[in-house]
Amino acid sequence: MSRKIDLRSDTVTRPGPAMRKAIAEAEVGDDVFGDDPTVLKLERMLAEMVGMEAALFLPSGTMSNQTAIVAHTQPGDEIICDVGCHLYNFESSGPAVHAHVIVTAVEGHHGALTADMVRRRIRPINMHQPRTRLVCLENTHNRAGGRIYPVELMRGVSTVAREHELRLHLDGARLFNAAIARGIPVTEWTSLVDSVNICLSKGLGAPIGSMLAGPVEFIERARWIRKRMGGGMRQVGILAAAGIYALQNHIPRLAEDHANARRLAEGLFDLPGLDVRPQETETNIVIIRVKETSRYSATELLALLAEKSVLLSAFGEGVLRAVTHLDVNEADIDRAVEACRKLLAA
Ligand code: TLP
Repeated sequence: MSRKIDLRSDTVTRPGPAMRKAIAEAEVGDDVFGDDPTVLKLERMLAEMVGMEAALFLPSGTMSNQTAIVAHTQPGDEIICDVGCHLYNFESSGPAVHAHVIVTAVEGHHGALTADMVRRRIRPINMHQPRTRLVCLENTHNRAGGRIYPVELMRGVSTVAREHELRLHLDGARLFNAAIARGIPVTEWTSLVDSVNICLSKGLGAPIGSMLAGPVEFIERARWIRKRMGGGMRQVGILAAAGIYALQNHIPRLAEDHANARRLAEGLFDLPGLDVRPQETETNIVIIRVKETSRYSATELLALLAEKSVLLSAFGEGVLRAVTHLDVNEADIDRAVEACRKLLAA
């Protein structure tokens, strides 16, 4: 059988020889005692890159987002976010379970909330109501198909948050994708928020790990919460070394993933039965809507492509998702398009 073209997610990447060498040679200590030099280096490095005072290394993006929510809120508070965002839909009710907050989910514009959308939801200070405390944004937006949050829109939300003494958290799992696609530094966005989650294990290609960055006091609180959740890790410098390698070597190449995603979207664009929008493919995620008129349903297409070693993921009713990453190249994309063409155009 031919090599699998795994487009299920950018989480599937495997560490290559150079990253494995960095892992093997990592200097380690006990990070719960705060003396793993490689973790300390990664935390300093990432904090500097995103223009924040401090950063914390966590096992996953989910733990990073949920730790941030707990650190920013009190039980009973309200958070505002886009209705399709990851921390509301795909983190196993984390806000309810860990932070005991209620979530007001608002329909954003391609996943982005505007200042007005937020302002309208902020509650008066009144003992009958929850206290609106935190706004959570996502960039790039996964469900919206890797869409980039316009800086000016985020600036507007940030101003409203400041005016109402709300905190602002950014799920920047794929923030470097946004920066590379726009050709601007990540600080254009991070300077507008109080905290940011950055995933090392997605397009950046590390096997495990996410970073939470923010002010020193906030990160110290987050360190306690991480420990309480069981996320205090010991000789975790071996993973931090992979993160450092990823930050040093895998950021500019995200442009290749974006070009491959666009190539895929353009290749699928005119296939009968599919609704794919190349002009909306801004980064490394391609949303494939399977029309009612298609000869195969989304579920059937997923299975038939898998038989041909092309793996996509189901992404809601009649929708499939393809994500490009450092383990797929242009030739793989052309093979994936060809497999779809053979199935649908026959
Ligand atoms: N997203 C995964 C799935 O959970 C859907 C994927 O394959 O895209 N924020 C965003 C925007 C994410 O897309 C994800 C993972 C996370 C947070 C959580 O990261 P992990 O998987 O490390 O907990």
